[in-house]
Amino acid sequence: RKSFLSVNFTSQRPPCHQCNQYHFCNCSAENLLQVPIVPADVLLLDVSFNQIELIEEEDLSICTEMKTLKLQNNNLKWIHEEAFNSQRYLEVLDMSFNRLEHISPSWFYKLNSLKHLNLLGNLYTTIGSDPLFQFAGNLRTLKFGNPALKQVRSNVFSGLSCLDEMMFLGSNLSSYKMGSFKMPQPIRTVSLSLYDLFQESPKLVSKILQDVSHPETSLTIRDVLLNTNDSMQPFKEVKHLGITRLTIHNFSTTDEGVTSLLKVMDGSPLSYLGLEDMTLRGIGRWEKARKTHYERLQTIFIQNAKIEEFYSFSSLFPLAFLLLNFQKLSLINSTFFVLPCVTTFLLIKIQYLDFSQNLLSDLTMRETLCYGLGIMVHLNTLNVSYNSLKSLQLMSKLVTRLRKLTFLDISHNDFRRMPQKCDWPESLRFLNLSATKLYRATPCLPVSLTSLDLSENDLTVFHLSLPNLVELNLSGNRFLHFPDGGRFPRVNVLLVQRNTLNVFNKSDLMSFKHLQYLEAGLNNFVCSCEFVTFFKGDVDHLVTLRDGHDNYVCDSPFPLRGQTVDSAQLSVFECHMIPAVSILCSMIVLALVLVGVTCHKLHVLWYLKMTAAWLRAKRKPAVHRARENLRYDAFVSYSQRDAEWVEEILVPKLESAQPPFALCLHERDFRPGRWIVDNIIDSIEKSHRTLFVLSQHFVTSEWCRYELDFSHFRIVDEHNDSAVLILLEPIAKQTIPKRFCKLRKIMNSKTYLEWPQEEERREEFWSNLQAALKREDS
Ligand SMILES: *[C@@H]1O[C@H](CO)[C@@H](O)[C@H](O)[C@H]1NC(C)=O
Ligand SMILES: *[C@@H]1O[C@H](CO)[C@@H](O)[C@H](O)[C@H]1NC(C)=O
Ligand SMILES: *[C@@H]1O[C@H](CO)[C@@H](O)[C@H](O)[C@H]1NC(C)=O
Ligand SMILES: *[C@@H]1O[C@H](CO)[C@@H](O)[C@H](O)[C@H]1NC(C)=O
Ligand SMILES: *[C@@H]1O[C@H](CO)[C@@H](O)[C@H](O)[C@H]1NC(C)=O
Ligand SMILES: *[C@@H]1O[C@H](CO)[C@@H](O)[C@H](O)[C@H]1NC(C)=O
Ligand SMILES: CC(=O)N[C@H]1CO[C@H](CO)[C@@H](O)[C@@H]1O
Repeated sequence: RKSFLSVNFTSQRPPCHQCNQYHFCNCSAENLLQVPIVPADVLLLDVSFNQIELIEEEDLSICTEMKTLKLQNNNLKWIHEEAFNSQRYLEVLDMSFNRLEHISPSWFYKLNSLKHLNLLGNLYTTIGSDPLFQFAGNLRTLKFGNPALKQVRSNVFSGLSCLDEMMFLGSNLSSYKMGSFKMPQPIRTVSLSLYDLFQESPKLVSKILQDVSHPETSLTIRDVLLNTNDSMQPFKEVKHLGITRLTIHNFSTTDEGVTSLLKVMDGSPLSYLGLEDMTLRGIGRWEKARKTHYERLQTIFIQNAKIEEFYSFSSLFPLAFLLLNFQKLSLINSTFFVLPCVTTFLLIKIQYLDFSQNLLSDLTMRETLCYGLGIMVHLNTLNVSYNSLKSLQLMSKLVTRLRKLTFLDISHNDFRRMPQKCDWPESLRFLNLSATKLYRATPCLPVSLTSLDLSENDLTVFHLSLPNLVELNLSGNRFLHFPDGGRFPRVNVLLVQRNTLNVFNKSDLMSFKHLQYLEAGLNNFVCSCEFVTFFKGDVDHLVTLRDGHDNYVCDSPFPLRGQTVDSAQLSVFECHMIPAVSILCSMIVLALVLVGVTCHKLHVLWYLKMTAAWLRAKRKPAVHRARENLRYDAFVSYSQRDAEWVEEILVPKLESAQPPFALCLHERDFRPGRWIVDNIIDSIEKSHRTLFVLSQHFVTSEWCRYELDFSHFRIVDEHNDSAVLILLEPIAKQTIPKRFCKLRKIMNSKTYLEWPQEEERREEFWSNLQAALKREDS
């Protein structure tokens, strides 16, 4: 019965439809209630943000190659002890933010490859006593703990040897077994989120800090309220155990808190202090901490500081004693810390200054950089990006005496105009002017630069020479033409994506002597033949396209729009227009000539006219040859060679007969100026009979043949016996050419009159002929 149930259960599992060719199945946020069915070769399965409650033994058993499994943000309450047994290659397992009340060591028995495990945010209240990860000895990253966690027992980490990163959340912890988080090797990065524990049980916090602190550890304390003297006591451990890198993240403090922290840590070997997402309830009264010593402190990184009573905040000056050995100071997005010029005098050793995102105006910048007196003689890097500076000229004046200044980032300001002349220090090498609304580049840019970022501006041309430049970023401007490499003889990396370039070619690239990397995608490429051919063929030999071929997309011509240049297919005709047209024209001319010659040879024109006449005749309503229409008794068809006989013997004889016969002869009676065939048709129609004078000559004369054809057609057409044949000389049937099949037929089907050689038989011939030509009604 149990197996029946489980089979039934399995069959209800929905499949995951979102799998791709990289064996990556993402069925995140699909309202799933169970682990979906996925292909056995899946490498990455994401089923996060569903409502899965249980993982059965078989749910994942067929997926034996999986490397990443993401189960976070479900309702997982129960996982079968052997559910992960087939996951020998699993490296990343995320089970965070579920409802697991118990972490079972048996889940991890077979996970020998596991490197990253996240167990944060569940409902387990204790951890430890059973060694959890003794078979997952390769674990590098471990995140665990939750607001419900009460107890950390011993042995949590036993079996782990190379943990690099640990994140622990224990806001409600009431018992911590000393030594639980102690590792033989120091953990490189430790992040602790302990909320109110600093207030409520500083002793417990001290125990934890003792276990994780080590000079090589970078410690982050997050989500904490640090406002009383007592809550600062745990930091003593941090000092004693020699932590050098401390970050406090997402915290709130007071003037008293800051003072006692500085006092507690007095004399510590701290070299890096990070204060991120800080809220200060106070006005900067820190004088009591003035006598403390932080000789090793070199870097302060302050980001996103909020001062609630900023209007009465004095300034950072009281902290200036800290700054004596300072080399790096970052004050990012912490608007209300103004550094007055007097403070700057103390920053004598400073090398790195980051004042980005502070709404600094030209005026406050003047104060901060102490009117350009150049006091910070060692300053090497200055970042004042994301402020509200308006004058580039002023900026250059303020830094001109900083003789060591090499990196200057003034991106994301509001300069708009670039003056003709600026006063940069000679040491300047890297200048970032990205997103500063510039529309023109002028000789303000110093020739000493090796790296220039002018991306995201409104530039259209660049006519300056910068002989030392190695990296040039012109992305996101409005360049129509590829930059001229002759002006940048050393440029190695060039970025011109997202401009309005139509094409670039070999000579454009060759003009740069040292160009190695190019990013020029997402322009409005015109996929002409030259460009497509060049792009598919040459471009990879000249440079490395760092942004990948797929970003090079045709904008025109219309049929290719949206296709990558690589996939653009242009026909031979389009690509070799001139030769193709020439060849086509010559072929047409040749064909015409051939047709002409053929027509001439085969009398095609004649045939055509003939056919047309014929068709016309055929379309005519059956002629009613009323007597009055028949002007002639006979139309005589003969070859020119037999003209003598016809004209001298036949015609006189018949026309002088009683009554005389009216004969139609083409020589004599055809209307001049008309086409001969029309004449023939006309004559035949007006004649009662057609008289064919047959001879060898007649047979070989084409012209006669058509006369014959025509009359035959009439005969057949009208069932009328209108043809009369005279055989002037004997003709052997076989001498009649095959193509004269009509003549052969007529000769077969009709009796003909033979012209006798003997005188005495001629009378008989004439009377027969006259009888044949006689009209019935006369
Ligand atoms: C899966 O898709 C969701 C959006 O549906 C996305 O937020 C998540 O990052 C994706 N997972 C991975 C591992 O890329
Ligand atoms: C912390 O523990 C107290 C009592 O031990 C309990 O009432 C409270 O709900 C716990 N907080 C959380 C977030 O579990
Ligand atoms: C802070 O507390 C420590 C010991 O708890 C005490 O020695 C020191 O005087 C106190 N300092 C202040 C400013 O209250
Ligand atoms: C210039 O600044 C922008 C934004 O401030 C940044 O994204 C870019 O990487 C910087 N350029 C260089 C060359 O560092
Ligand atoms: C401009 O290009 C440089 C490389 O030359 C790069 O480091 C920088 O991030 C780019 N700027 C932006 C805004 O992407
Ligand atoms: C390359 O393009 C430039 C314009 O960008 C043009 O002036 C030049 O004549 C072209 N060279 C060749 C060989 O087509
Ligand atoms: C249609 C036509 O012309 N028919 C003629 C055929 O010939 C006889 C005499 O042989 C005539 O009477 C018809 O009119």
